Amino acid sequence: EITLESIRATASSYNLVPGVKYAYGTAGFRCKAEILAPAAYRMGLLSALRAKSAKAAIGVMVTASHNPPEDNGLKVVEPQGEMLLPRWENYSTQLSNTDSASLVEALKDLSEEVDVSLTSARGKIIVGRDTRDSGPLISAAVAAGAHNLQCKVEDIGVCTTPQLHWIVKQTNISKPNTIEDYYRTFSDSFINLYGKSESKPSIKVDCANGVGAKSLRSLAPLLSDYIDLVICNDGSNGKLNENCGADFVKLMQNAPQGVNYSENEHCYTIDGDADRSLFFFFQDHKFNMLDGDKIATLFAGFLNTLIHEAELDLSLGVVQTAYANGSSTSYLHSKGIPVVCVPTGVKHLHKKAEDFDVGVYFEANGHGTVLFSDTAMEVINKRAVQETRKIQQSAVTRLVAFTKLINTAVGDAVTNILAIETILKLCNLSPQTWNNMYTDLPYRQLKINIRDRDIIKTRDAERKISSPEGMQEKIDVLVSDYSNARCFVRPSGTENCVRVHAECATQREADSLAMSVGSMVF
Ligand code: 16G
Ligand code: ZN
Repeated sequence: EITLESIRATASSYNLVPGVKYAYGTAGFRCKAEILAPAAYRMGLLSALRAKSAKAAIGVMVTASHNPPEDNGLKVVEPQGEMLLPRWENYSTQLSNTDSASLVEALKDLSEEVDVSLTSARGKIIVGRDTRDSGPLISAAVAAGAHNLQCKVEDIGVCTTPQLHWIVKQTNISKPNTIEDYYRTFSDSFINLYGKSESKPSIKVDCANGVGAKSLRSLAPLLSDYIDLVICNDGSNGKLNENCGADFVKLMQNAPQGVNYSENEHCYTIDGDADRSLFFFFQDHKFNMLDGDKIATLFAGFLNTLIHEAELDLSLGVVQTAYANGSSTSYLHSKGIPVVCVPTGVKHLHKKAEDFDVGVYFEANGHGTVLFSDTAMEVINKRAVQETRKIQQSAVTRLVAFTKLINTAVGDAVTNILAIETILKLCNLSPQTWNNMYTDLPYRQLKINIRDRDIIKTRDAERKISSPEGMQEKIDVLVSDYSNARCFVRPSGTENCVRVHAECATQREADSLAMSVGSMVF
């Protein structure tokens, strides 16, 4: 067969690198860009097979997000815009480590296992990449793999991760699906809900010298009658993710370089592929950061109020991880909003959020979005047409508009900025009032390098250790010495290390608890 012959021929240009073992982790593949091409080629083959089996468009995003510029990575997007199914994650790890000589056999086996013919002509893959120099080469390797299986490839070039997720989703539901459609859809939705202000506010966004700058540059002129988007760290003057970006800001708990702020100005920081954002502002020259938890409470509070005002019978809940600040969880409970905790990683949060009619999910680091169930969309849209009472109608109209302002495929730094700005304006909230809804408990995070992180197993959404035996009891004893304290230890899903997270009534206690748990564990 021609296809299999062409695989043999192409594979020889993408031989495995001796000593390198690939793994499809929490964020797909991540490594130094120079060793990624063999995995990327194999993922082209695998994504083609996934597309054939789904009879749909599948996405492949080439990015290493907040990691350094010389790294790169790759993840696969399911037809509805979600993360790759766990079963296919395993196939990905297997296939990416299969040597060139055994690839044809491995593909035949896989095609039998998933029950789809290698020569099926259904489906296509849509490839996007961030601004990294290695991007075109990695995208080309993906395309080479897909072409070997005679799968259609659409390379949309440089885009943000959420844009790719959105485009894949829109493609599969036969809705407008180009990048231009993305800009038009979200700018229209924003303008519709935000409306005009007396004075046009200016908003600063630290783009981590990454692809977010491109997205905001396209949106800015569409929004220029309403807000001024000031793009900082656009890549013209600094290195990707260096001393800036959401990861840097969250970790250092300090402002990024390259943002000339004024007091009380609304500032945001996003990461290298624009799928997470944080808000910050300065008051009396003091830096204040509002993280994913603050964004979750803002969204949930806003939506909860609208649902009540509109008198809709819809369940609303918030999904968090163990990293969520204890104060945010208490705050949500005090408002009667249910909160669920799941393991780290967007796919876990996204899945759990689907249990609610309106599911708000955020990681403290700024990844997150809102999901509206089919029932919720039906109920809301139907009521919007029928409602005649004034207060109820105004609430339900806002709800409809808000659903259109959210990228429900995946957390989107850019559309979340627009949604946050809208809520702050409609609710007349200053950064201070928003920030003062609750006060974060001080926390400390430590990274501990160990030979084998896999010896640590967790349970209870990573909040407890199940093995090695006895370790949890020791942590409990240490924690009991502190007031209002919480501490957990988990193996990282992206680096070969273990993370310790401690939260206490004071910073000094949090530092000390993290240190003592860290040194006890290792
Ligand atoms: C990945 C995850 C992110 C998570 C982080 C945790 C996605 C798209 N990204 O970047 O959500 O917070 O891993 O990293 O799921 P860690 O396991 O090294 O702490
Ligand atoms: Zn990212």
